[in-house]
Amino acid sequence: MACGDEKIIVYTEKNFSGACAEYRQDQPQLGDFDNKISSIKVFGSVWIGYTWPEYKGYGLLLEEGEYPDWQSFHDIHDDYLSSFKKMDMAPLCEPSNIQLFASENFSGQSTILQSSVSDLPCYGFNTTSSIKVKSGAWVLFQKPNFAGRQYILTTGSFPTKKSWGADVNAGYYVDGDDKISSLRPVKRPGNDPDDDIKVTLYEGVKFSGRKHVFTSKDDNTSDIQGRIKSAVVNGRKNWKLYSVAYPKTGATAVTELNYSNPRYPNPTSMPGADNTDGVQVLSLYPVKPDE
Ligand SMILES: [Ca+2]
Repeated sequence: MACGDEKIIVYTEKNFSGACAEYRQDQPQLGDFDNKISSIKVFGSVWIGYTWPEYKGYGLLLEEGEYPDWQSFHDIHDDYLSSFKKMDMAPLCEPSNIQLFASENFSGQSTILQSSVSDLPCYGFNTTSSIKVKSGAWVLFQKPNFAGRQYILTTGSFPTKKSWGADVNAGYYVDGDDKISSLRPVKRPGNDPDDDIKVTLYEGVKFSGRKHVFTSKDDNTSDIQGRIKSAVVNGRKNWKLYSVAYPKTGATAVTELNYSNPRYPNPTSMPGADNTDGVQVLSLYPVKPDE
């Protein structure tokens, strides 16, 4: 990522058409573009868009990439963008570490997370009432699977829901908006462009031990001797891992690693692969998420 290429381009119509404007600085007011932005391109940076001017209302994450239909991309449909500001890059480069607490003021049941969780209630954590972000930048979502109201937090202590912006007394809130049901680290710019399709498989948990990097399909991964116990996905493709070489069409994968949930610290974090001894991988294929 070249310095000086941190910008956002907004368009009044879907698919990058209509009137457009390019910004490199925070925009507390959008002038002619207020409530009119329908598609967006983000380069080399991460922004937070807000539904009200002066960085108020709902905050919505704008990571590096293209959003041809912004209003359909998220599910806060009742208002359009009215301001946005650029995120500080430093927290995006830190390791991700967050602690959730069931009760206010950092008490009650707690859990420490270093990678994304798509459904906190399924994970065994039903209520989040206070949070410590130990490092990194996180986006937390009201609904499972990274949907609904968003909260974007960097290093700090948040003793109550209101302290991270979940204010049920604010006019734009409805019941249940203040829940946290999924979360993930904010994507670092330059970390996963479409042309950087890659999966890194590790023979140890938590990204340790011998590692194997693949950038395309491999029908017979004869160099992987041990079992795979952790993995990281880069780029916008999922990876299917098979315990047979040359799998036939329709063969069942041991697990599919999803690019939207890029870090798998142990075997049990890999969907369907609950064997704590790890996954024997004899072939692997990158796939588009809907294949
Ligand atoms: Ca608005």
